[in-house]
Amino acid sequence: QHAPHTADNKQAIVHLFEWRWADIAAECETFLGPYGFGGVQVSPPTENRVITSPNRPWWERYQPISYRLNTRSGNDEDFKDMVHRCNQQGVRIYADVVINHMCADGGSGNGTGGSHFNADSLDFPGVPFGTDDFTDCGTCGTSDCSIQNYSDVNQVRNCRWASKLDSKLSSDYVRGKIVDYMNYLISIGVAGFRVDAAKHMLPGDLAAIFGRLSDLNTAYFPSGSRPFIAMEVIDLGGEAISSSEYTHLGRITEFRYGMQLGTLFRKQYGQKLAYLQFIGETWGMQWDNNALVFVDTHDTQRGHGAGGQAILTFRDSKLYKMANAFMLAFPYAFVRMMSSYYWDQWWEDWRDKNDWIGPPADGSGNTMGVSINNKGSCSNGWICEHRWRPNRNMVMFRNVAAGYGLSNWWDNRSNQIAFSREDRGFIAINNEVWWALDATLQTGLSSGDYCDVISGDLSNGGCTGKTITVGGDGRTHIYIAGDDEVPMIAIHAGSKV
Ligand code: AAO
Repeated sequence: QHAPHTADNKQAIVHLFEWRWADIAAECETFLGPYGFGGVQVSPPTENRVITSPNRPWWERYQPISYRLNTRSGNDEDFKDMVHRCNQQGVRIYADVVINHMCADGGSGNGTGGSHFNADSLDFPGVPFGTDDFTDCGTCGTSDCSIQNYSDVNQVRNCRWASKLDSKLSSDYVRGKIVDYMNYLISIGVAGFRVDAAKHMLPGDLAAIFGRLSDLNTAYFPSGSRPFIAMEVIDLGGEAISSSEYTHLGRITEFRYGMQLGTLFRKQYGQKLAYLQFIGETWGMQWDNNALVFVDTHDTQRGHGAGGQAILTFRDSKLYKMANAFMLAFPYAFVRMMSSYYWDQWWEDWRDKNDWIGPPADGSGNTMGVSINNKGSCSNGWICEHRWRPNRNMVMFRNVAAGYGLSNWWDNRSNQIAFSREDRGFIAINNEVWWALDATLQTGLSSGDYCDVISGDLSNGGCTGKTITVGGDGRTHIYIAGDDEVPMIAIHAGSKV
């Protein structure tokens, strides 16, 4: 359950946040397959509460009201079509599953698939769930039945998170409904799951659920393949619950990684890129095989979750490309790239009051399709960071370097670094701004000409960007001006002319 089961051992996935299933299917065929992406994390596919105040926030999808596959991204058929077409391209689908809770307390109505629910009477006929299927306030122990203190383990596990109805995961019936839902996704052909709010569920309850999951569908996976599990557990240290409680069940989201990258690339508190040589376990992060890492997430890019102002997002495009390139080049953990949509921020009292704004939508709240222009970038509100050349090309770098270790680390003791992945790849990054990286460095690569995959591509036997010549001794002279648009050089065995 730690293995992502990507085709051809591909090394990175992308979170196509709020994308429609039809658009993801097309993206697998036209872009993700050809460029070596291992898979896609998709937004929660289960029917959710329709929230109109604020108007259709992205987070309504974290308030399920049934386990039917019917949301603004598409319906059951659309989902099946996407999974099949992506698997055909060797691109896996990982579903974001919200199983800790149903929707917030209070009110009633219909979900995105038309199922009725009544949160007042804890009635969800679409599953069905009734009063016996939710944690009662007595077990929680707080006045308002919600989590008030993260250092109280009982509260974090048995109270409502942000007043959402906490499903009773100790109940065999509730577990059965969740297992049926996840096994249905497995039968369709998904490769695994991002488990929402895992911190709020007992490891024992999760083990009982995961233990009842089927093996992956042999139409796409070797027999006996166990579903990939990536649990969302925010653990920056200092809380009662630690992510290590979950790592025997699968990987956990290592939030410290993105936070550290943001701090180092922003040079906060005198932090320097040179320190990156040791990022990972030595910094107290989870073991390589237990971690899923990212620069930002759909939460942290808008101040929900952990990391605060350090987090780099598409809005900091230069540093964002540099941080993503480092993450994709450095041999630690399994990598998930973020792909976002644009929203106008409205800062007031240190908070973005517009952090709720949902995906690009038409007048009646339907999510807009993703349109790709002739330069291969997205428009009508979709950012498509994964299509930015440095991000896109470094995915192939990570694939080519899979299984090869860190070597030839070099730094200027400050904000210029370079390193190899044995004889498979080499990257140099200059974050000094005021002066060039101007040095002859050991690349570890065999002699010859290589295309720099940051500034261009290898196409028709030539380089559309810079060409880097590596000498017989594996060394090359690197010059990266401090004010380069993207101050990095990256070459690998797949970009040799
Ligand atoms: C919405 C409204 C709420 C309303 C609720 C019910 O925003 O005002 O009460 O509906 O009507 C998403 C949105 C929520 C939204 C929710 C439901 O983010 O705003 O609520 O949908 O529609 C905790 C959880 C973690 C969760 C994170 C956002 O532990 O699981 O909050 N992430 C997932 C999803 C997320 C989703 C949900 C869960 C719910 O990714 O999109 O919410 O399904 C500390 C704790 C963390 C805790 C954070 C934030 O973190 O450690 O466990 O995460 O606080 O509450 C420093 C600390 C770090 C701390 C961090 C942030 O970095 O070191 O420990 O600050 O404070």
